[in-house]
Parts: sequence; structure tokens; C-alpha cells
Amino acid sequence: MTTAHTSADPTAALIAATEEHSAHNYHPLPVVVASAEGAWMTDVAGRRYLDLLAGYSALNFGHGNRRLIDAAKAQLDRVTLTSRAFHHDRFAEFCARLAELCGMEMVLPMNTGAEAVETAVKTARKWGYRVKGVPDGQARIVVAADNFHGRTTTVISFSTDPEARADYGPYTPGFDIVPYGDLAALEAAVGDTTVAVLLEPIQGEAGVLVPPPGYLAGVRELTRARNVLFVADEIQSGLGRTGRTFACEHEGVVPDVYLLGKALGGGVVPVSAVVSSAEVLGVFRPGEHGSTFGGNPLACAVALEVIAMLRGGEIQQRAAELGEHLHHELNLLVGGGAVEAVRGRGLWAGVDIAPAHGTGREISERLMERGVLVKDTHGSTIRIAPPLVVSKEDLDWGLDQLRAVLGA
Ligand code: IF1
Repeated sequence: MTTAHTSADPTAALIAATEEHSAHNYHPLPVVVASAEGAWMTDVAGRRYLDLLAGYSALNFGHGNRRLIDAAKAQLDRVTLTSRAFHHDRFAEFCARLAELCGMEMVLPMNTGAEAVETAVKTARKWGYRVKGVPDGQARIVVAADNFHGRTTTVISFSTDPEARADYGPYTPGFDIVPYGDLAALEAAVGDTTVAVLLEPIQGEAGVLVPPPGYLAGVRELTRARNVLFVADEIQSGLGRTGRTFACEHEGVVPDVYLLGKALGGGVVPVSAVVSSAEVLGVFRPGEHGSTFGGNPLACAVALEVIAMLRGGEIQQRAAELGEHLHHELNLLVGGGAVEAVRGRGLWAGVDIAPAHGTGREISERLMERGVLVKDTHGSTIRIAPPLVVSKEDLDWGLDQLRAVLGA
């Protein structure tokens, strides 16, 4: 970082205080955000930045979205938390509307994505014992290498990323890991005690990896034939990001279980959910699972507004159209020396930078100096995922900055 901060600029002091008092489990770019609107963030010194990360897709509807903020404010003045010990008057509508959006029957609300994944693991195991008839304690779940499903102890037990996993053992057993995109390997891994296949329809952390055509459809066919639940982690890929409500739709696939999070809370509150059939989610009895905050009135009010916006389909259409433009522009850079590959779908791209042009982190820092915020992954990749409400002009301006940084 070469930006000179003046003495009136609190950036350096705030970063130093963060270093001193916060655990060092992140290495943020040296920008301190003070406010944001739409696709733009403003830092403590008044500098503006185009947000091309969108809170890891939690901010699909943009910062300070009027409808979401209004829904939250109205609910703040009524009731924010009841716990599930009592009913509240937004809960039934939330469950019904979310199930309807998903073409499913039942909803189990949680808060963070990792909790939804944990809940799916418990759901699949219980379904395996109660419905499928797997002998007690023997249920297995097949997952993909290079997955990212969250940070809890069980979830990192089936991660293949040493950074996410090292020093956290002993690990939860019961998972079989196969290469992503390899149907034959998946088929070989599914046995009599397999209760679920858990996958991201597009792998985010792996670098926005789109599986080969026919893969998700093949997973659907295989899991149906073998009486195994297909659990799609759409926590990052879902709710408009790829140009459809769900990334699975690109292959005409409907899984048995959707996992949702991030954008479901509109970037306002954490809201996640497991959405499935009555057969699958019907396995739970009172006391067998829960959460203090899951399905709280504030969460339901915001999520209901998110669902209402998705019902119209305009935001998906926008992501599809702008995404086509984004990928067209990015693909023009491939082969020019600076960009080795571009992957993704809709307003979501992984861009592999040629090592000679700098690491992903260095590119991210140079973009920051030009007023664009992105996040690197795996050394040489940068991820682009703007709020779906970004204007074409702003997106084009962001692409200009990327071309400038890459000397393209
Ligand atoms: C971090 C990535 C994004 C997810 C999928 C579940 C979760 C996530 C498909 C858990 C979370 C995050 C969390 C964030 C980094 C991040 C991420 F780089 F790791 F891949 F978004 F790009 N399933 N994704 O992507 O959701 O519990 O966090 O609510 O720093 O951990 P959570």
C-alpha cells in the first residue's frame, strides 16, 4: 500500500487498533469503511470505492437497499426476538414464502451459512436412520474436494484446505471426499450407508469453479437412483447471483435440499435456512434441533422482503444480462498475457492473474488504490461479485480500473 494517509486520516490508527485488539484471523485490505450505498462504499477519509465483493454475495441487493432497510426499521419498532418458545406473526409467512420460492415444502431457519450446513448434516443423518434405514451410527455423506461450506468443527472436518483445517482436530468422522466434477468418482463413493451428497453447484472459494456440463444433472440422477439426498449448498451461488434464483437451475436440476444464507438476510441480518420436503425435514421432533435466533421476527421481516424482490425475477434477469457483459469483457483479457483464465456465471467471476503481473493480493491492493474493492483467493485469483444492483456504467468503470492495473 502506497497511499499516503494524512494526519487527519484515521485509517492508520484504526487499523493499528484492530491489529492490537482483534484476533488475527483475517488480513483485510487497508481500507476502513464508514458508510455505503448501492454498490459504493465510503471510507473514514471520504474516499469512495466500488464494491466488487458484495459481502461475499450477502449484499446481492446492494448496500442500504431502501426496501430492506424500511422492512427492518418497521420490524425493529414492533418486535425483534421471541425465541422459538413462542410463535410470532412473521414466521408462518416467511416459511411459506421461502418454501414456495424453492418449490419445496418445509423450512428450518438458522442464522449463518455454517449453521445451515451443520443442520443439513444432522438432517441427512436423521433421515438416513429414520427413513432410509441405515444402521445407527453408520451414516456417511459424500462431499467434494476443495469445497467451502463454513468454519465449524464438523464442517472443516470435511475440508481439504489445510489453512481452514489444520490444528482443529480431532475431526468429525463420516465424510467421503471425491474430486469435484467427476461423476465416476462420486458413483464409486456412494455406498449403502450413504445418506447424502453435499455440493456447491459452483465452488466459490475454489475460485468460482463451474462444474462440467451434465455434472449436476448426473448427480441428481445418481442420488435419486441410490436413495441418497442431494444437498445443494446455494449459500453463495443462490438468490440471483448466477442469473437464476438457484445455480442448479442452469442444469435444470432440483436437489432434495437447498441450503441458503448470505443474501437471504439482505446484508442486514444473518439469515440462513435448510429448505426441503416434508419427508426430509419432517424427521425433526421438538427439542431435537434449534437456535435462539433462528427465524426471529427481524430476520423474517428482512428475508420476506428479499423473497418478494426475488419473486419478480428482475434481479435475476439483471444478473444474467450484466453477467454476460462482465464475462464478455473479462474473456477479452484472456490470452493477452495478464489474465490466464476466467470462470463463473452471471455476476460472479474468478479471474486467474498471470504470476508475472502480481499476486491476487497485489492486484487487489492496486485496484483499491484506484477505488475498486475485490478479494483474492488461492494466491493468483481475484473474485468479482458486485451487488446485483450495480449500474452498467459503474461496472464498466470498474473493468477500466482492472484493465489499467493489468496494463491491458
Ligand atoms: C469467511 C469463501 C466466500 C460459503 C458456502 C457456506 C458458507 C460459505 C458455499 C458459510 C461462506 C464465506 C465465508 C467467508 C469467506 C467466504 C467465501 F471465500 F470462503 F468462499 F463467500 F467466497 N457455504 N463463505 O461460501 O457461511 O457461516 O460464513 O455464513 O471468511 O469465512 P457463513
